[in-house]
Amino acid sequence: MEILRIAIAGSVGAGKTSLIRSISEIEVVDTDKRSTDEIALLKAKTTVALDFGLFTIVPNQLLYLYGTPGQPRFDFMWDILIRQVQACIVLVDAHRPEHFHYGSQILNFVNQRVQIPVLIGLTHMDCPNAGKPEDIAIALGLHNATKKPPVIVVNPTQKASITEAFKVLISEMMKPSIL
Ligand SMILES: Nc1nc2c(ncn2[C@@H]2O[C@H](COP(=O)(O)OP(=O)(O)OP(=O)(O)O)[C@@H](O)[C@H]2O)c(=O)[nH]1
Ligand SMILES: [Mg+2]
Repeated sequence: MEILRIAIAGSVGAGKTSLIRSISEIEVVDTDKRSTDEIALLKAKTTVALDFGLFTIVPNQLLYLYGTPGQPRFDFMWDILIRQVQACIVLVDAHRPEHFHYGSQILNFVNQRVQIPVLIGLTHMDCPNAGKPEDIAIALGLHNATKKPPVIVVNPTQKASITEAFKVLISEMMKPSIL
């Protein structure tokens, strides 16, 4: 049995828990708690520990999905996790430009620590005021990145959209790494 471990990162409300809940074949342990402080203005509940889910790509090949809390105060968990995974999906909420900077910080954080395939999933693209993918890519600092990760639209509430994202990520994982 091959197990591929994938981290799902992104700002508060980007859709990390939704993605794992939509796709997981096991019940996701509920670590969402009532939000306090400024997060309560954005959403009623927020993740305070790792979300974990599991998805079978083909028999004998499993994805283990680890969703990180979106609040910066839990960044220490992220530091431990990133060294244990084979790839990372960074979800960026397209209709909250104030969160784009956090997305670029995540990308820098990953690139400084590990050399793994990264996929950027733009969420909330169906919402009014969602930015254009090319503008968001610029805001994330990808225009002058040496190695640009794929940027795709993903709806974490829709299974078909998530499996499409997994296909792109797995094809990235299969590319020979250029050293
Ligand atoms: N319309 C729309 N709603 C979305 C999309 N992605 C996520 N949502 C909704 O956004 C809300 C927040 O999603 P969560 O999955 O809780 O976000 P999270 O990234 O886990 O947030 P934290 O745990 O607080 O960091 C939920 O109500 C989702 O249904 C999307 O692409 N489109
Ligand atoms: Mg969550």
